[in-house]
Amino acid sequence: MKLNKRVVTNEDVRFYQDNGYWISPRIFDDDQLARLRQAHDRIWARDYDGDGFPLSEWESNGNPLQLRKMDNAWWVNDVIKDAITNPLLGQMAAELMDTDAVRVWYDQVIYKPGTGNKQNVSSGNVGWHQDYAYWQCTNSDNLVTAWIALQDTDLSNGCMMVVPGSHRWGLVPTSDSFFNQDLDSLKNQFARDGREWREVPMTLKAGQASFHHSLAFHASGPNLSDAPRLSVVSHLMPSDMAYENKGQNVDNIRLLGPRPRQGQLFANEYFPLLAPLTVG
Ligand SMILES: O=C(O)CCC(=O)C(=O)O
Repeated sequence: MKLNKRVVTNEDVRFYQDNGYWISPRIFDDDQLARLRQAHDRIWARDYDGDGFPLSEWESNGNPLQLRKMDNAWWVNDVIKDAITNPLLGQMAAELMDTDAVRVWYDQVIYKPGTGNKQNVSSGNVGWHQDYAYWQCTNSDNLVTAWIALQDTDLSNGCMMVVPGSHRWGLVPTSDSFFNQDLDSLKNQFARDGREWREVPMTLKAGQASFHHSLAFHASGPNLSDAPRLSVVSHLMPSDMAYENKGQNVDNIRLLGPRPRQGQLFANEYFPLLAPLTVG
């Protein structure tokens, strides 16, 4: 067995460094996708593997067109765990982050209902935001999100959009705006002070993943199709990521124990290490 060191070309890494995102080739095949879609069904039916509970559970507000999501679904579903720790996904993330080993920061399982062509329904929207706005407790912003599409995903069913180059803007105040569904007002708020705002849809075939930097602005609009838009998201970090007190109350700090220490590595069983990719 030998370690396959390059699954992402130098050109792809440069693209990621310049733009803050990258689209992978297909990673998950039809069988894996079928299992992941079944995992989604089980999660929303609260049919869990084991006796644990996820980090946060979706609470319905009675609106069937509302976005649903669960954080750390890998705690309660083995198929999700396999997907978010997939070695090829990890190798890609490692090369994009320029690190040797990768751990899971946390996952999200996201269900964006189809609105059946009702243009004015925004309850499935995800607002323009920067992930790092929610993660200000690490000693680096070198984290990457792998967003895995369980169906072909484009603007018609609410694919993610990204602003290329926005990861170079630093952390922009009030960018913790995932739950604000008014994309136009958020754009007006952030596209100023000389920031070049260009929106690029991250169109994916089923089984592909998009990767975005923790500071890249991204969002998603309505799913105008009849079918739900299903995804599994793996937020990934270099294995030497450590706690730094930035004055923020971030859920993951609790996973370090009752009294986290400055410099403590996020390196326990809550942050699984991705197995290195091997070939041959
Ligand atoms: O699924 C979406 O539309 C947004 C997901 C997101 O913000 C993320 O994966 O960081």
